[in-house]
Amino acid sequence: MDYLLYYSPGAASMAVHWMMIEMGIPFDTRLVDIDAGNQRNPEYLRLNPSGRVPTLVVDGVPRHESAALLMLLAERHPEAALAPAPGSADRAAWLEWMIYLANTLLPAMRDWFYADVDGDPAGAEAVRALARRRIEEACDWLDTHLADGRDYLVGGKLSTADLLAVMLMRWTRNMPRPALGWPHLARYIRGLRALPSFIELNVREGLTEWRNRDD
Ligand SMILES: N[C@@H](CCC(=O)N[C@@H](CS)C(=O)NCC(=O)O)C(=O)O
Repeated sequence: MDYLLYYSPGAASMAVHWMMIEMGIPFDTRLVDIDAGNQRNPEYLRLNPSGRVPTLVVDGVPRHESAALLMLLAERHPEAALAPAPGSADRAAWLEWMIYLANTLLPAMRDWFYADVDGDPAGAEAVRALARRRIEEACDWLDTHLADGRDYLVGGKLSTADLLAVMLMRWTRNMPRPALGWPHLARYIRGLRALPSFIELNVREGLTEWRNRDD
């Protein structure tokens, strides 16, 4: 199996990058500097017409959407056990978390960070206000779910839902209410940030913020 990840440090590519490190599989990476606008270069647009990261080239075919890539990798590498098997007791909860995070929280994040460029700047403040409410509701919901002291979202073990959730929680770090302000969520985040694969991910992406030793 052949993988080439187009990524930008700390962006939506981060969970996919993390998963491949966690699985210990071979893969190559290419940096896309989104601050310099390189996601709109014609060569990149040929791989990903939406001009967004991530793109994961899987056996020569470019694939998109971070949550879909996590689910695809889980299916292609069942031995890594980063998703409950189809038909197993925890499968429904895993599907719910993956879709909730990808379908409710991730678009709200996009609205928060891109309100001015995706829409009319004149309406951006209202878009951000709604996005903030949705993001904080998601933090409330995660915190409630984690209040029983569990370390992982699903089935008592690490899954792609945790990788996606922690990536999204990282994006709140400079928001008015960062995720670390919710007590159960903060414990969960610190537990996952201690994983060797997360530490390695930060080194490889050159990220220096939002690590356990920064707290
Ligand atoms: N739904 C997409 C969202 C991807 C996305 O919005 N990526 C951002 C970085 S986090 C991006 O490429 N931004 C550059 C741009 O939109 O110009 C996914 O989950 O893969």
